[in-house]
Amino acid sequence: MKVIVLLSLLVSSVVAQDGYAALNGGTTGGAGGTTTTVSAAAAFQTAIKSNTPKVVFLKGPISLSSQASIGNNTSIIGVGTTGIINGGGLRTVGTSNVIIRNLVINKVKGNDAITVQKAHNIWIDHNEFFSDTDHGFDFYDGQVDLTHACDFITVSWNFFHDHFKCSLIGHDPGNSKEDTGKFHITYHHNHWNNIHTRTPAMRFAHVHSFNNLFENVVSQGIHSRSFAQVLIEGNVFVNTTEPGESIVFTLNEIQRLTNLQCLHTGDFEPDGFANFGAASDFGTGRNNITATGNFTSVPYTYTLTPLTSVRSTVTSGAGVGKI
Ligand SMILES: *[C@@H]1O[C@H](CO)[C@@H](O)[C@H](O)[C@H]1NC(C)=O
Ligand SMILES: *[C@@H]1O[C@H](CO)[C@@H](O)[C@H](O)[C@H]1NC(C)=O
Ligand SMILES: *[C@@H]1O[C@H](CO)[C@@H](O)[C@H](O)[C@H]1NC(C)=O
Ligand SMILES: *[C@@H]1O[C@H](CO)[C@@H](O)[C@H](O)[C@H]1NC(C)=O
Ligand SMILES: CC(=O)N[C@H]1CO[C@H](CO)[C@@H](O)[C@@H]1O
Repeated sequence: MKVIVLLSLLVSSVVAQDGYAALNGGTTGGAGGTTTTVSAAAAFQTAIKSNTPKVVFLKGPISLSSQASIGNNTSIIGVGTTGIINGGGLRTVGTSNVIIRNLVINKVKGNDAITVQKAHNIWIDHNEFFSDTDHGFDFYDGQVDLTHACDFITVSWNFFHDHFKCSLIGHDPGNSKEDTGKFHITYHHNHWNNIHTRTPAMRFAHVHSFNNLFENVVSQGIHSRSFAQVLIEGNVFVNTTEPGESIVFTLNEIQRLTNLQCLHTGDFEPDGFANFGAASDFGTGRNNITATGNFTSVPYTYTLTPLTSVRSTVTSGAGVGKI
């Protein structure tokens, strides 16, 4: 009897986490700790910052003027569709075991919507991120930026929309010493719409990208550079608005420089690798792959949504109010 009870507790505490966040001991956030519901900015900032296990429910909206820091062993979960954070955003640095679910984080100026650094076992699931594209490329920063050797992260079922530069893995091609061998990250069932770049852009990483829906990606989509390896499976691209641009992209600008061709905005660093598993639908988008890699399987089990169902499954399942 005891065994059965224990097993069912274990199952319920790890429910739904998958991908890389499920490895390396798993990602349970604040499961088993205290539970609080907050609805004011100051109470929210206090509730999320300790390192003791805790589940913090946000009944917003709240407005933040700077990023709020999340401690170890923390789950932050929006209540219904009220988990709205205007401005500010979240950061978790030097931590592990953090779950961020069912929040709407929007229009963060001067910082990312979520910054993760030197952290491992992080699960970012069923959130919505948006700003606008009325200003320039750098008016807002990233939506989910994962830098400084973070590892074992899953980004699933999020709705990213109306933004220039969505998600960056690895901030600097000169940071190989810290980053090489880290950045094992899964992106699945995310919905991206009206995005200019970085779905994601990665350096040094091993990224498994499956069953994501990309609508109206205006410029570069999945960008693999500085020796990164991406495994692409069962993704759907719809209405890529500049069909001549690159949807999956591994190119750097070094070749062009050495070929004495004109300087061109871009990143002067080594190429990445792209690997293709189960078929994707690239629509009118065109890929530009300079190097096929050797990252052809992942060390966890997962179930692919059939390609013909990806658009409807992701449209109805991604974002807030769905968990
Ligand atoms: C938070 O987690 C990190 C990574 O596991 C650990 O190094 C750090 O000591 C933890 N902080 C506290 C205060 O326990
Ligand atoms: C497709 O892209 C065009 C050009 O940007 C845009 O005007 C149109 O709204 C898009 N269609 C859909 C269904 O998103
Ligand atoms: C790849 O991109 C480069 C730079 O934009 C371009 O010169 C080249 O023609 C592209 N190749 C393909 C096959 O699209
Ligand atoms: C995979 O390819 C990378 C880049 O060429 C290489 O550094 C690495 O050793 C390869 N790994 C295996 C297991 O062959
Ligand atoms: C209860 C729980 O999950 N505790 C964990 C808190 O985080 C540390 C690492 O920072 C883990 O070692 C604990 O197991």
